[in-house]
Amino acid sequence: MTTTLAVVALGSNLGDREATLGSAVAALDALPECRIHSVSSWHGTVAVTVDGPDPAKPAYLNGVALLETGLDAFQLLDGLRAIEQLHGRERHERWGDRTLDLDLIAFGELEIDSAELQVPHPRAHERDFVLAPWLEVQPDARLTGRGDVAALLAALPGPPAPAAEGPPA
Ligand code: PH2
Ligand code: MG
Ligand code: MG
Repeated sequence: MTTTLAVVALGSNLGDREATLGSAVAALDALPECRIHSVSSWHGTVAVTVDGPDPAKPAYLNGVALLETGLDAFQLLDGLRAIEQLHGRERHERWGDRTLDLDLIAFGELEIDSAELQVPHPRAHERDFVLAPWLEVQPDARLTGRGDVAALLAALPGPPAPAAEGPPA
């Protein structure tokens, strides 16, 4: 079987975030022709909204999974959507709060620009909450069309802002 290494970003800022992300990783591994290769740690991050970072919104846990898959990119996208649904994902406002978000960041070196699916993910290169966990599992990662993930992360303005956990001291 020909397999492709897919990079999947996970995010949650509603409910029991850690339980949801753990369950999503198990569900990714259980998709047909899919096997989890590695999973990053969970990074606490400030919610980014269409108006910029908003510390008043529930904070996210973000991570990245590398998935070996025999599916094609569209089949995998269907699988990601189904897993989001199983975890109570509701779609209201753009970049609104969510129990689970699964984004296909890269699919090998494939480039797709269709209405349904864009890979590489068109905003991945500017998101520290994607690049930092990705680097953790793949230190030499490259984003097709953009270059070295380490260099992309270093070029982002400001240090990554970890979300405060719990009430201020
Ligand atoms: N996802 C978004 C919008 N904003 N902010 C953080 N910190 N983490 C996310 O995963 C995230 C976000 C839309 O997909
Ligand atoms: Mg997303
Ligand atoms: Mg998404």
